[in-house]
Amino acid sequence: MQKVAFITGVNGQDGSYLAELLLEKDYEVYGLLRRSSSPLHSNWRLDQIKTGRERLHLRYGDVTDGVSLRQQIEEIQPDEVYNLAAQSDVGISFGVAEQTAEVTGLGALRVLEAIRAAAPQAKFYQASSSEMFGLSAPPQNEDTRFHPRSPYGCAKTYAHHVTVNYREAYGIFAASGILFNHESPRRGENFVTRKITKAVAAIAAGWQDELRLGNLEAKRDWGFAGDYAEAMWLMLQQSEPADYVIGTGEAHSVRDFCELAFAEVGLDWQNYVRHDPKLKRPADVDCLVADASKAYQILGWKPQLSFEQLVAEMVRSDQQLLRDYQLNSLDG
Ligand code: NAP
Ligand code: F7E
Repeated sequence: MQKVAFITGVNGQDGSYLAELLLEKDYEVYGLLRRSSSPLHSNWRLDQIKTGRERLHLRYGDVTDGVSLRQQIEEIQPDEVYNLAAQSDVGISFGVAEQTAEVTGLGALRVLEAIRAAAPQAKFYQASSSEMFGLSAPPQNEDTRFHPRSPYGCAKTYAHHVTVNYREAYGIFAASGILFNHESPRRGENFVTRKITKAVAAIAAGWQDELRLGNLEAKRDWGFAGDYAEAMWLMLQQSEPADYVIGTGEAHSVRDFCELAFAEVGLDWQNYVRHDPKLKRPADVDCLVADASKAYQILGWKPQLSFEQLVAEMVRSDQQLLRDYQLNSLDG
């Protein structure tokens, strides 16, 4: 029988890859969009989906609005609910701590409550984050102590705990995917990887002279977002709900990322990257490295794209976007 999924945050990076994956698997997919008054607020990521667009239904709503969530879930009666909506920028969360708690933390509670009230049989996926580990020494796995370092990390830690609580208290099939950093050509431009690859493309084309960055020493376990969407889906196909760490097990610094990205276009990063202390966070996370052995064993999941392939793909994509932009400007 055809399955029905409901995705909050559907027009974000992960939402677009997950929707694409589920449509390829013949799901009927409902996605929650929040309304924006800005015409610039487009669905550019979803526009890239080719297969099964007629089965993708976008609905307005908001994870700060429990009434809207309940109405949607009652009406749709989804088999699977993926809660990806979040204020997901760690740096920005220091400036909008309360809003981050509302959306990223309490948003999960509201989705769970809507499921409990209107579709208790639905399976729930919570987009948890390696940011919950924060200061805990790597490698991090499902048993590692949480020590978040930002309002974002704190909000995600609350959302994780409430997911586990609804599983234990109400028997909801609630899984928490503790995902380490994952990137792609669809990554938001505010995150460091995309900021770098976009700048590399612009510098190589002579449009930009330098790239200003904050903490170059931070190390992250960077994987490809498309691979991680598969892990989310696998978690909801199990017979029992559980928590899973998802990552590659490899760490690279922001400096390493710069070196590789600039080398892709034959440039030496040291000639272009400038350190800007204003971009440093009040508290940062030094090193995150996943021990994803549980997911490898139980889900049979493994990352497919290497770090080097990921960087190359993101640089190529940003170069192509720049060329398309130049062509369009000439046409216009
Ligand atoms: P993203 O690109 O920032 O997408 C977040 C989505 O949430 C966007 O579609 C955004 O909509 C939506 N959203 C924000 N506030 C909302 C609200 N009040 N109501 C409804 N929707 C709202 O993030 P992502 O990289 O795809 O990540 C997906 C999820 O995984 C997030 O929860 C993130 O925190 C978590 N996560 C990400 C990573 C990673 O490395 N990417 C790692 C671990 C966990 P707009 O387009 O309107 O802003
Ligand atoms: O920062 C440093 C920054 O913003 C990575 C989100 O998807 O992954 C992401 O959070 C590192 C940090 O990602 C700049 O200080 C230096 O140490 O790309 P980021 P993040 O904070 O790791 C986790 C798993 C999530 O859950 C989040 O939703 O890079 N850095 N210079 C910089 N970072 C940014 N953004 N901009 C800079 O100029």
